[in-house]
Formats: sequence, C-alpha cells, structure tokens
Amino acid sequence: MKLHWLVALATIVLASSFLVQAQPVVWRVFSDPSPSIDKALCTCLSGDNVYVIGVENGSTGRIEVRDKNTGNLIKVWRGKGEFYTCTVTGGTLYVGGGNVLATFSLELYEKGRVKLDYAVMQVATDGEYLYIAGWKRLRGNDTAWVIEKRDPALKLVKRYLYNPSIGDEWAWGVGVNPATGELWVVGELYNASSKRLAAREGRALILNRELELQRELKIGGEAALAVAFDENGSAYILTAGDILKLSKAGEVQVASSEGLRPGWLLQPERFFNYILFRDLAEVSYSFFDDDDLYNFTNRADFPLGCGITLQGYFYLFSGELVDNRSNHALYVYDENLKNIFSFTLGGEAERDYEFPTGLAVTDGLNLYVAGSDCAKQGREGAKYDCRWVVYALRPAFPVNVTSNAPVRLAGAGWYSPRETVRITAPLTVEALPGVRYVFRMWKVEKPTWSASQVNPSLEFAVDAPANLTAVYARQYRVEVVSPSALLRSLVRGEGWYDEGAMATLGIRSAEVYFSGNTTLDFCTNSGCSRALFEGWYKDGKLLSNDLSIVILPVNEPMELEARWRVQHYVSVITVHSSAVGEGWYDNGSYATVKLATTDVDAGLVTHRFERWEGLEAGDIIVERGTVKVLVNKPRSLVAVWREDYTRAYLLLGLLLAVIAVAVFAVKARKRAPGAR
Ligand SMILES: [Ca+2]
Ligand SMILES: [Ca+2]
Repeated sequence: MKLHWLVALATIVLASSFLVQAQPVVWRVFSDPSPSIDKALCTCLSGDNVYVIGVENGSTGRIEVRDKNTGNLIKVWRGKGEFYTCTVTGGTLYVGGGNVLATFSLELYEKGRVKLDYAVMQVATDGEYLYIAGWKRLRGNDTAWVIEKRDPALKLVKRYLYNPSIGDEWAWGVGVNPATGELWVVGELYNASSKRLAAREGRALILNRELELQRELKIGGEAALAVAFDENGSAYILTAGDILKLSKAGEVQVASSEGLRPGWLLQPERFFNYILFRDLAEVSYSFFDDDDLYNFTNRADFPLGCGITLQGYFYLFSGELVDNRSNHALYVYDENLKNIFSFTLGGEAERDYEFPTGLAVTDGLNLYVAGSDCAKQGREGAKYDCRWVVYALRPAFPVNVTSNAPVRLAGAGWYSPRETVRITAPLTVEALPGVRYVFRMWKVEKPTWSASQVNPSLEFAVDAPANLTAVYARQYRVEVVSPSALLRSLVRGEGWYDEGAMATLGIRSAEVYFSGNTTLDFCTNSGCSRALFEGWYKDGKLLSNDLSIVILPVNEPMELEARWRVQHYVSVITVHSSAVGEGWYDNGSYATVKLATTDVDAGLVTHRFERWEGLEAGDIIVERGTVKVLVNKPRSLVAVWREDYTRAYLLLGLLLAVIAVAVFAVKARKRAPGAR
C-alpha cells in the first residue's frame, strides 16, 4: 500500500517536472467586506504596492493597498466617495469618482479633496501634472467633454471644453502618450435628439500638454472608452465594439478583425441593459443632478472590460459567457490586433464575473487588474452580493507538445513571451516487437500560421500559444526467415516499412550452389551444397512460389519464410569395383552408398574392401561395403581397399615345389648313368 502511494507520488512529481513554472495567474485575492455590493473598479501601482479602489456596501468608498508580490492586504481606507479612477505620481495617490477628486498618501491617509462641477471619468499623469477627462451637462441634453490640467495640489491649471454639438458628448478616457508627451482623450458623441435618429460616434482628441487641440479623430460608430499606449507611442483605443491601433500621429493602422462580438466579450444581457439604460438616460436627463452623475457612471459599468499593452501585445480583461454565466477571462491580441489567446481566469458556478471598463496596469513584468464577481442572494435572487477579485498575472502562452508516437517529450508548459522553447525529438521510438516510429517532422501550429520542420531539434522564441506535434511514421518490420545466414543474404527487401506502404521481397535466383558460406557460380560436385527455392510462406501457408512477392499494404509486423530445399552432394570414390549412391540428397536425409562388390579378384591379387574413409557420427554401417550416410552437409566417401596376395603366395609355393621336384629329378638321373 505504502509503495503504491510512493509510486503515485513519484509519478506526480515526474509529471509536474515537465511544466515550466510560468503560469499566468501569479496571485488572485478576494475581498468581500459586506454582504451587499462590493466592487473593485480600478488599480494603480507604486513601488511594491498595488492600490485597488472601488466601493463597498453599495456606495461607501474603499481603497485597499496590497503587496504587489503576494497580494497580501496591507491597509484599507473607507470613506465617503465612490471612486473609479486612480493614478499615482510623486508619492501621491490621486483618485476620482463622481464629481470628486481626492489625494491620499501612499499609506492611505487622505490629504485633501476637491469638488468638481462635472463628472470625472478618468485621470492620468505625465509625472508632473494631473490630467482629467470627464463631461459636464451644460443645459438640457447638451453635454460637453471637460479636459483639465491640475497641479499636484489639485489646483486647476487649465481647462478645455469640447462641445461640437448641441447634443451629448461624453469623454470616457484619457492618457499621456509616453513617446510624444501628448494627451489623448477618448469618448463619444451621442446625439439623442430623438430616439429614432440617435447617432453615436467615437472620438479621440490629441492635445498638447497646454491643452491646445492638435488633432480631432473620428473613431468609428462606437463609443471610445479607454486608450493605452505602447513604448513606441502607438495608441490602442478600446471602443464598445472593437480595439483600434493608431499611430502616434493618430492614423488608424489596424482594427481587431473579428470585433468584440456581443455574446462573447459583451454579455448579451448586460449589453441589453446598457442600451436600455442609455435610452432611459435620454428621457430622464433633466432629472439628473451632480449626485445622479456618478450614480450613472457607477451603474453603467460597461461590460467590455479593461486593457493594457505590454511588449507588443494588448491584453484585454473581459468576460466570457459559459452556461449563461460570465467568467473572468483574459484575451491577448498581437501587434496586428489578432486575438491569439484567451484564458479563463476564474469563475465559480452561480457567480457572475465582470471587469470594469478602463485600464489595467503593468510594472513591465506582471499585469494587475481588479474586478468583481456577484451572486444572487435572497428570495428569488432579488439581491446581489458582490465581492472584489484582484489579480496579478504574468503574461504567458501555453505550449503544448504532442506526438503520434508513444514517446513523452519534455518542454510543454507556459512560456513568457520571447522565452525560448527547445525540444529535441528522438529519431526513432521503439514500441512493440516489429513496430517502431521514425521521426518525420515537427508541426508548429500557432493561431495565425503553421509551419513544419524536419530537423528533430526544435528551437524558437514563443510569441503566441503553440501546438507542437512531433510527427512520426509508424513502421513495421518485415522479416524473412531463411535456413541459413547465406540464404538469408540472398533475400532482398527485408526491413522496416511505413504503415500502409508497399513491400517487395525478392530472391535473386531459384537455384543456388554454395560451399560453406560461399556461393558458387557452378559446382564440381565434391563439397557442394545447393538450395532450390520452393516459395514464400507465412504461418506455414504458401503465399507464392514466384521469386518475388509484393505485400500491400504493410499494416502489421510480418515474418515470412523463404522456403528452400537444401541439398548436399555425396561423392563416393573407389578405385576398385564400383559404387552406387553418389549424388544430391536432401539435407537431413540418409544416402545409401554401396559397393557393387567388396572383393575384386585380379588374378594373383584379390582387392578386398576394408573400410570407408570419411564416415562420421550418425552414419550407419549396414554391412561391409554398404553404409547409410547422414547428409547434413556435403559428404565425401572414399573406399579403402586391401590387397590380398594369398593366391600369389600359394602359386609361388607351388612353383617352388615344382622347381624343387624338377631339380631333384635331374640330379637323380645324373647319379645312375647305366640306366639308359
Ligand atoms: Ca459583498
Ligand atoms: Ca454638446
């Protein structure tokens, strides 16, 4: 049991070691000071602190200061004022909301506040002065943009009023272009003289820091809500339906091609409420007073979200609709405003997540943003309970690594933009016997393009989410079983084949002569073997007896048998008599070698068979002169004969006896002369 746990733990450790530690959410904290509506509406940065401003319990101002690195709460301020915009400069936190501007020390001691005669929408700073954009109701339905420059003590330096029509003009955002030092103010013209003829138009103004108008830009048919800049001074304008990128001179360069589709970024219900509210605002305008102004802005929290640029990307914090509920989501746009990535930040069932419209902030490394999530409370969900949600996020893209081969490749995980991915795929992956995978290419798929490379070592700088696939060809081994290495060497076409490919196997010749391990062009009998091709077999069944065979498709490991009839030559040499049995015999059989006669009479001498030279273990002597030879290789038998001289000796003896008798007779005649 313990071992199982250890194994499981080891597996988890192994699995997690393949993830690069750069997940987007550095921290996320909640703040829920009341059982009612608590909403975070803006974030600001200073040193190691992140300031989050918003409201608690519906309408009480709330400012939190948190540790930038951990999200831990350091201090809270509560008081009068519904603040929804902030900026920090010169050791002072400036906040604005409704018709109030207030200053705080970085330790959240209030230093002062001024009451304005207009509704403040957003504040920005050039590090020296404060710039405020808002709008003011002049008379009836005639409103105008108000742009103000104030010193660090909030003393008014200059005001610019923009009122091109007798209808409504609302300024929603302001920013100082870091490249030009110019002031950009964005907003809209809303001519509501009649419901049917209501016309909306986005506008941006470029002013110098003396608040002198430089350019007046038309920004499509939607309200321009916020403006952010990159290091080069390009402006990113968030509108109610789009993101636009403009040069620092104010030329529109590109618009987010797919637009911010209602139902995707704009939650339909809230969008509808927003439209409805705008219509209501039109008819009830005359009842608005200064307090109504900031109720209006507070309640008309556009569902669009907030954005910021960092290192060539535009990050939009907005919602995504899941099962009719909204989650917090991050959308990443590349420099051409192509949406290359979206990431769900958080969402719990039965809660609605939203971000305020405006700007997120960055310290060059992380992004900081605050929003809220709400749940219906009470009988029939009549009441809303919301809480703050604050995030620190590290821009990162997921890199997925997969393969069609059973191989585990390291390198998947989250990568920061421009971080280098390095993965090397093994050239071959062994699988089951007779099955292997051979690397073919890397397929690199990104949101805007895809490419492939055949080099197994992949290295590139991450600039978007990427799906990396190591593409392998599945191969099967086609093997040929042959009786010997020599015969196997005659087979062509054995080896690995891609799945589905065609394999052609062949034998060079149907008849092969050889001696030992050497093939011969011809054979002079003694010491020879030969093989006669009989056909291709699989699992003992004949497939073909042609010299070559085609397998199509190869879709499994295969073992074919090249069946041969192997024979050896049995040679018999005898100097006397004659022998039968010389010739070709199947390997493993017995050859019967027999002398015609074992004794050869040659006059005075008789040749007598004595033995066979060349016998080996396994041979069987049947009788004198007859032997069964085991043919497991070429065999050579030589009959050994013995000469039998018995007859010659006998004849010699007889001859000698005859001679002796003759000599005796001659001598006897000489001794008796008168015998005649
Ligand atoms: Ca609450
Ligand atoms: Ca006007």
